[in-house]
Amino acid sequence: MAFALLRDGSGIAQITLKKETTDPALFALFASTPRESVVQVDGSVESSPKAQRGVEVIPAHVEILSQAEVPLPLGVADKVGAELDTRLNHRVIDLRKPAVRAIFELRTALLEGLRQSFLSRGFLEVETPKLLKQGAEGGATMFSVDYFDTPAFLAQSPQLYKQMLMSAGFERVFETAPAFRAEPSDTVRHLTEFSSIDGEIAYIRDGDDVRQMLEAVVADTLATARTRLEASGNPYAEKLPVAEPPFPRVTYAECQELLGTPGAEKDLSPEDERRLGEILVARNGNPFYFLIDFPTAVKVGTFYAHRFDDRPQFVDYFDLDYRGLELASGGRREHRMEQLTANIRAAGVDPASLEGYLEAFRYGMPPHGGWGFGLDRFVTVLAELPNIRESRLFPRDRYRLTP
Ligand code: AMO
Repeated sequence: MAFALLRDGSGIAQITLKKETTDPALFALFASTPRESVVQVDGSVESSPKAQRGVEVIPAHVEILSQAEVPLPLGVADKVGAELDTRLNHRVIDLRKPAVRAIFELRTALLEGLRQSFLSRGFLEVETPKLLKQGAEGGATMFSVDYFDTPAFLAQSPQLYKQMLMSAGFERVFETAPAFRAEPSDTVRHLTEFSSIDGEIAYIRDGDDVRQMLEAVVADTLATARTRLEASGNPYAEKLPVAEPPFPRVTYAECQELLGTPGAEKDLSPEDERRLGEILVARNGNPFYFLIDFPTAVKVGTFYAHRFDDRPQFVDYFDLDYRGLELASGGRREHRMEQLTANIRAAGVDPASLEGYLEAFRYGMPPHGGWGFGLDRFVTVLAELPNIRESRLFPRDRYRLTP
């Protein structure tokens, strides 16, 4: 007797060959076909209590559609795990594992949930340029491109364009697209190419209008994703948290007090974020929370952020964190030309270099705000992956440009 397990996207079926009843040529063909080959089997399905699904296939005809080379660079059915680097080097084979595929089913479900939520709330889906003359998130992380002998950059964020669309009267836009950052740091939470889910809305009163929209979108997304994953029997369905708005809001000043560094004005390090996550989740019981009211000194580079009129030493800006990891940042934008130009200068940027952007503020710009949300980080925390690289099909980092 010989068995083969035949796998496709719908699951695994057992093929059973009984020596006495199987054509010897067929038996020999099966025995000599290497693992992971692609085969087509025609036969009869019979009940078999011992088989995984209670049935087995008795083959009548088998065709080898594509024979796999031996040895495999990576096992698919092996219990012993391989190093992440080995897995990523042979990613196509790694992706064949049902447990790895499940991560991308989760990703698909989240994207479906996001899109459904945005559309149901009257957002337009937009696609903004990824080849740019000028970035918005600081020069240090821009990738240069040779654009017909003119210097150009890969977009770090759709920031400037989603704001310009507010002046175009679009009022609510979203984009799900790659963003590129030359992040030199080799961490488990950074990629050089990541998926940014951006939202921008007009006619807001303050940053809290933006937070309310973002938390509603996150809640919708998780609900839709859960329904889709339950229907397909995906293992992440029951692990997804229920997002319960309103998420707690904690001021930056309070964060520094909780960290034991009251009055400090600096970027929160990943370690600060992690410690804050422990404290805040234990205190509030909600894995999601907003950090609000950042000191202007920490966000000077974020020239588009709105400084509070009555306390300009703070910006109406926030981060959305989940258990100690930043998932999104956003807030109210500065929509007044004069103030915006001053902010741009304070950031050390020449306003002339942003003329295309600034024109949108000259001829009528509504008050607006929005956010950038990292889809890869969301998948990473929801699937409890130790490294963000596992959340993307073919991740890009400082040392990886292939496959
Ligand atoms: P920010 O730079 O905070 O904001 O980015 C927004 C979110 O994008 C994700 N992210 C990353 N994910 C993986 N690898 C990276 N290198 C990386 N960099 C960022 C994070 C982060 O919270 N323009 C603003 C958004 C806005 O104000 O609307 C921006 O890009 O999840």
